[in-house]
Order: sequence, then C-alpha cells, then structure tokens
Amino acid sequence: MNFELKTKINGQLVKEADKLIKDAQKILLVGHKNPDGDTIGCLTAMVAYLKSINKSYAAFSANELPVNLEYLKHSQEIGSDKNIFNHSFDLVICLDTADLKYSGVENELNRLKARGVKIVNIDHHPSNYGAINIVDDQASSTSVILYDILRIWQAVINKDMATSLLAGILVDTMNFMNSATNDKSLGLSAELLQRGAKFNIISRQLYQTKTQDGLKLWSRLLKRLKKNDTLNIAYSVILAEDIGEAGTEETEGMSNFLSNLAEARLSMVIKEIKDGEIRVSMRAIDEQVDVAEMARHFGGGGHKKAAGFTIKGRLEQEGEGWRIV
Ligand SMILES: [Mn+2]
Repeated sequence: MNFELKTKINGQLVKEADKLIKDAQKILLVGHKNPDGDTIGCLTAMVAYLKSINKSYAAFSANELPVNLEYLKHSQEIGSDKNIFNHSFDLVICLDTADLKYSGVENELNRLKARGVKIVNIDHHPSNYGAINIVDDQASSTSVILYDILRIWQAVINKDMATSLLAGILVDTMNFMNSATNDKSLGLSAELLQRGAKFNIISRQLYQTKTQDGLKLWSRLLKRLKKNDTLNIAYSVILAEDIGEAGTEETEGMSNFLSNLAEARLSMVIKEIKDGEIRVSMRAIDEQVDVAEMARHFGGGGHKKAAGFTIKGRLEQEGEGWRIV
C-alpha cells in the first residue's frame, strides 16, 4: 500500500474479505432499515464494485429508499422484497448496520448464518456479528471505511461511486456541520470531488427537499419547543395526530435541527409512532454529553452525539410540558 488509510481498519481483515468475495458465487449486500445516505451510499458503491469485477449479487434494504437518494447510481437495484432470501447466496456483506436486528431481516440473516454463510460486517458502529468485522467506531461514516477498503482492493473508484461515498459522508457529518467533520472526512471529500463526485446534487437532494406540508409539520415541532432547566434539556414532541393532520411524515432531520440550539446540553425529539410506541431521538449539544449511553439505558443505541430509543406509551399534555403515559 502506497497510500495512507483514513480509518483504523485492519488491513489483514480487508484482504480476507477480498478472498471471500473472489471465492463467492453470489453475494448479498444488506444495509440497515430506514436507510440513510451512508448505508445507501455504501450499498450503491459496493454494487458498482461487484459489477466491475463481474460478481453476481443482490442488494437489499428492509425499507424502500427515501426519494432523495434515488439519484444515486444503482439505487434502483436495491430491493426490499424479502423473497430475495430464497435465492442461494454464499456470502453476505452488511454495511453501516450496527447489529443484525438493525438490518430489519435478523431472522433471515440468522438462517443464512446457520447454513454456514459468512457475513462480512463493514461498519462504524461498535459491532462484531460478522465472520469478518471491518469496523472503526471512530470513523465518521461507513462510507469513509468503504473508501479505504475499496482502495486496498485496488478498485477503480469512478465518479458514480465517488458520489455515493460522498453522500454517505455528507449525511453523517450533517453537511460538514457536526463533530464528525474532521481532517479525515474533509480530506476524503476533496479526494472524492477530484474523482468526479457531484457535491451540488447530493447537497441539494439532502437538504432542499422539504414540502409546504412538511414545513408546517415542522412548525408544530418548533411551537412546542420546551426546555427543562433543571436537566438543561431542550425537547419537543410530534404527536400521531400531527402526522395525520399534516398529511406527511417529513420528520427526518428534526432532531438534528433542534441540536442547533445553543442553550442546552442536549436536545430530544419525542415522536409518537404506530401502536402506542414512542421514538425518542437525542442529540448531544454539549461535547461532554454521551447520548448513546443514555439510549442504551432504555434499550436503544447510536453514537455519542446522536442516539435514540423506542418505548411503549402515548404522549399526554401536562400543564406546560408533556409526559409519557
Ligand atoms: Mn453511518
């Protein structure tokens, strides 16, 4: 290798994964459920790579892609039909997927594992469910890790792959705004631009996609913004009826937006989801706060700066605030 890696991945494991890929007849690529730009960026870049080496493959995401990722080349090849698991795969590659449950197809993957099918896990969450785990939990995105891997594999990174990987970086750094923005993510982004990545399209697709109904839903979130001064937590709620009345589910990005607030240690968006379930998304505002640790306490997970959990209940107004019943 005559280049410097951007991540702390184990080069030996990357070579072992390369051998598994070369030996495999048919490879299944899996991203995480409720896909974002990082997992889809990685899936589409891997599709391009497997194509380039004439490998047979399929790509799977448990949920359909958000429309704002459809511009990524090969995104149409990612299916969400579980019947794909009836095909005979002899290798699975999971991308940006913290654990098997987060894939949305835990049972299906466990069945493949039981049949002896190996999983290569490529991730920036602390995870180790694969036969080979290429993980750097300090990396700002899985896309950064995949870039290093592709270079070790001596892949030709074309402009479509560069766009896919840059999309992953932009999403996980919140368009170069959060603390994942560092010399590595910026340096790599510059390299990807040199390789022809289309920054303008990605940025526009990611951040200028709101509808009027969507922004009106956001106005409810902002109107209800509260601060608990004792805990120094800012929070707001989205009720199930808000979604119904607004006629849109555009809540994506709300948690990140609330973390723009300067006057709190952390921010929370508390959202009623189907069947009496509540999703709490947290963002650390203060550098010292570790929201992943708090999320784990409630059976959830995530990163130090961004994490969440789901609990049973409904939201009820109580005086000026809200409580979960
Ligand atoms: Mn990610």
